[in-house]
Amino acid sequence: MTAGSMVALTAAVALWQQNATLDDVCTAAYVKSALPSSSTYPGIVVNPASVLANPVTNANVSGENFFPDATFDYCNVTFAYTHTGRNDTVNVRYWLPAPASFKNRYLSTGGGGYAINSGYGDLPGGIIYGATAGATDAGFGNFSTNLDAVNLIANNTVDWQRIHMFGYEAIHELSVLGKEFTRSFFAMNTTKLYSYYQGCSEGGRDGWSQVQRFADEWDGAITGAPAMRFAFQQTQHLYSNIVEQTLDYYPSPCELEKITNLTIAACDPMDGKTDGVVSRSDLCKLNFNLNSTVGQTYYCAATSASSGMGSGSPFGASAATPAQNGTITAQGVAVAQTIIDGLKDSSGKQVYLSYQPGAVSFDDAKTAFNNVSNKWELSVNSFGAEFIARFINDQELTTLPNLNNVTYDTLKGWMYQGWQKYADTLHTTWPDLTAFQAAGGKVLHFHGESDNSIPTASSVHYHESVRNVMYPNMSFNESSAAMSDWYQLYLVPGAAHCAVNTNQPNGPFPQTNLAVMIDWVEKGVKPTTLNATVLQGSNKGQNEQICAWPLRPMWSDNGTTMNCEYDQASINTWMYTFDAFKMPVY
Ligand SMILES: *[C@@H]1O[C@H](CO)[C@@H](O)[C@H](O)[C@H]1NC(C)=O
Ligand SMILES: *[C@@H]1O[C@H](CO)[C@@H](O)[C@H](O)[C@H]1NC(C)=O
Ligand SMILES: *[C@@H]1O[C@H](CO)[C@@H](O)[C@H](O)[C@H]1NC(C)=O
Ligand SMILES: *[C@@H]1O[C@H](CO)[C@@H](O)[C@H](O)[C@H]1NC(C)=O
Ligand SMILES: *[C@@H]1O[C@H](CO)[C@@H](O)[C@H](O)[C@H]1NC(C)=O
Ligand SMILES: *[C@@H]1O[C@H](CO)[C@@H](O)[C@H](O)[C@H]1NC(C)=O
Ligand SMILES: *[C@@H]1O[C@H](CO)[C@@H](O)[C@H](O)[C@H]1NC(C)=O
Ligand SMILES: *[C@@H]1O[C@H](CO)[C@@H](O)[C@H](O)[C@H]1NC(C)=O
Ligand SMILES: *[C@@H]1O[C@H](CO)[C@@H](O)[C@H](O)[C@H]1NC(C)=O
Ligand SMILES: *[C@@H]1O[C@H](CO)[C@@H](O)[C@H](O)[C@H]1NC(C)=O
Ligand SMILES: *[C@@H]1O[C@H](CO)[C@@H](O)[C@H](O)[C@H]1NC(C)=O
Ligand SMILES: *[C@@H]1O[C@H](CO)[C@@H](O)[C@H](O)[C@H]1NC(C)=O
Ligand SMILES: [Ca+2]
Repeated sequence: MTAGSMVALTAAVALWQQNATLDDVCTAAYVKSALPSSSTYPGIVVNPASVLANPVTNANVSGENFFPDATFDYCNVTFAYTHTGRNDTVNVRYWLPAPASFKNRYLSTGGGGYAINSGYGDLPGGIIYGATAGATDAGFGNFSTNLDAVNLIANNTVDWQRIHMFGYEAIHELSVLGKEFTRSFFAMNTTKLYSYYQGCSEGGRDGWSQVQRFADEWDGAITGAPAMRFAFQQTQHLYSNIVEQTLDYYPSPCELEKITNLTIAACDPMDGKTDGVVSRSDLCKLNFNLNSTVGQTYYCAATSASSGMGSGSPFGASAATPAQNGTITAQGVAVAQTIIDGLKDSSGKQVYLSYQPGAVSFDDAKTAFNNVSNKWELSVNSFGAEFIARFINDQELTTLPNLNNVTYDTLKGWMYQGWQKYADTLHTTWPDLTAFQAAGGKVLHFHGESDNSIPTASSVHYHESVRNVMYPNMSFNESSAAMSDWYQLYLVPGAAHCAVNTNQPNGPFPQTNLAVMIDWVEKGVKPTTLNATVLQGSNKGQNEQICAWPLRPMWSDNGTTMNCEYDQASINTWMYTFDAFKMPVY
């Protein structure tokens, strides 16, 4: 503890009362007495005049993926700080449990897409475990301003400070200030404050951005489906488009959906349990030939236009579509197979990886119906195109007008350019975690096996990079076991991107990750499988366990017993060497 934090503690401790209630402490005056002092974080000055605090009682959450249903009370605190000499304003929000419910815990949370926070959505996940939970706006203006609104000062002028804040600074500051604030708010004196992180997608990357740099920030980090290999990840959203353009075939969404459905139907039983869930997309890769779907009929009813969830959302507005009725073509299968195989350059070298077979219906490949030509045509993927326009070309645009002349080699070039440009900020793959491990930190890393936005194999690739860098002299099995003492990876059967999958409703989801992590950190209960629950469908509420990589699930006794098996051929399907590049891609 620094001298400055002792000063801060003294002020709050003086006001702290035995048996304090939420109403006693959830006032602007008390919060001001507990604010982190300027010596907590050199270069940061908290503004006491910015403090807002109000108690909230009987708040409810239900139907969430990352924490169970709960009713709870909390103190809703917001304050602002500035970086000395920069004259910026960064807003942070902390929800603090009622004093009687506080369990000496702190939780930082992160964002999704280009957002650095998830609104208030992730904060209950801390409160219900007796933790203060924090979120930041990274200084972007307000809690709903995303990086892609502020990453450029003007056309061709990058706002590097904002890129750095998004890259890793903002979450670090959130944690350091949040832990100090929590200690003094609850007059903790010398009691240990356990510190955690939980986030998915960009939130998964936010988590890794700290684990890779700041050994003492958290005791445990839960990182879901991280968008960590940033330029590769965003650019690969355009890969499906370029497959269509290169093969000159633009399948209707229905044709691709039918290929997915047939893949799920064929591969579901390969895991020993016919439940509509492809728990072994690796066996699917090895044993299912997509060509067998050629000639099967498909039909999708006409749909009317929908407004969607706004720009930047993967579920953006969609135009009306006509009824689609046909048979799966060899070209349609070629598009699907090429997408699954991942990006290769013009000399056939592997550039990047891709989605697993059975992953939700090829979203990146969605074509658009042209009423004039009566044909399905290329529809530029907005995630990928925005990245190229704003983050590679530095233009204040939200998309590219077209993909004319874009080839597999163009995609490779954008990935390489983005990798270099954001090597120290967004490209979050530093594989040497020695300091974090030495500090006793723990990581639970998970990824939906049917993720159709961030390929599942992306997480396997990073896990394997860390294993190879950290344990260069051990065998695969020895190093996998050694690493599982502090870093574990779980592939969630059938799950979609940071969510349950309506196409495979019987799959489990790890809803209690923070409880598992707390047991690991505070009680030394190292997980061997990941606790999960079926959150929808006819088995809703059923408990299931998820196998730890590199073991893979296999059911016996007609789907009644699950074993976690070692299967070298399956493991091999997850391994990639990106030989299109001379530098190692971690
Ligand atoms: C939360 O649920 C409790 C009990 O079901 C109810 O009394 C309370 O009004 C609910 N609170 C809100 C904010 O909906
Ligand atoms: C939490 O505080 C912020 C800032 O004062 C306010 O906008 C928000 O409505 C508050 N939330 C609740 C649930 O009181
Ligand atoms: C700091 O920013 C505020 C507005 O946010 C502005 O009023 C003030 O003039 C700025 N001060 C300096 C020294 O730039
Ligand atoms: C947040 O900032 C954006 C600009 O980035 C602005 O458009 C929006 O109105 C602001 N929202 C609120 C609630 O202030
Ligand atoms: C912290 O120390 C102060 C002064 O010794 C004491 O009044 C207070 O109860 C202590 N707080 C806790 C949480 O133990
Ligand atoms: C694919 O399966 C889903 C149900 O899982 C169904 O709603 C959809 O209509 C099917 N699509 C096609 C093209 O058959
Ligand atoms: C699928 O069929 C195509 C011809 O349409 C062929 O080139 C390809 O090798 C086949 N793939 C497999 C895995 O059999
Ligand atoms: C699909 O088209 C075929 C042939 O044109 C027709 O026989 C069939 O009824 C159509 N199916 C539907 C569901 O519209
Ligand atoms: C920025 O450049 C784009 C073209 O790349 C142009 O459409 C836009 O008008 C420019 N914006 C400004 C403010 O000049
Ligand atoms: C695309 O390539 C063609 C032929 O190489 C060339 O004529 C055309 O100008 C290019 N278009 C763009 C937009 O670069
Ligand atoms: C595991 O999940 C079940 C629900 O499936 C839940 O009741 C139990 O508390 C969870 N265990 C832990 C350690 O969180
Ligand atoms: C296996 O399980 C399925 C579904 O639970 C059931 O329909 C089938 O009869 C079972 N088969 C045997 C041999 O028990
Ligand atoms: Ca199955």
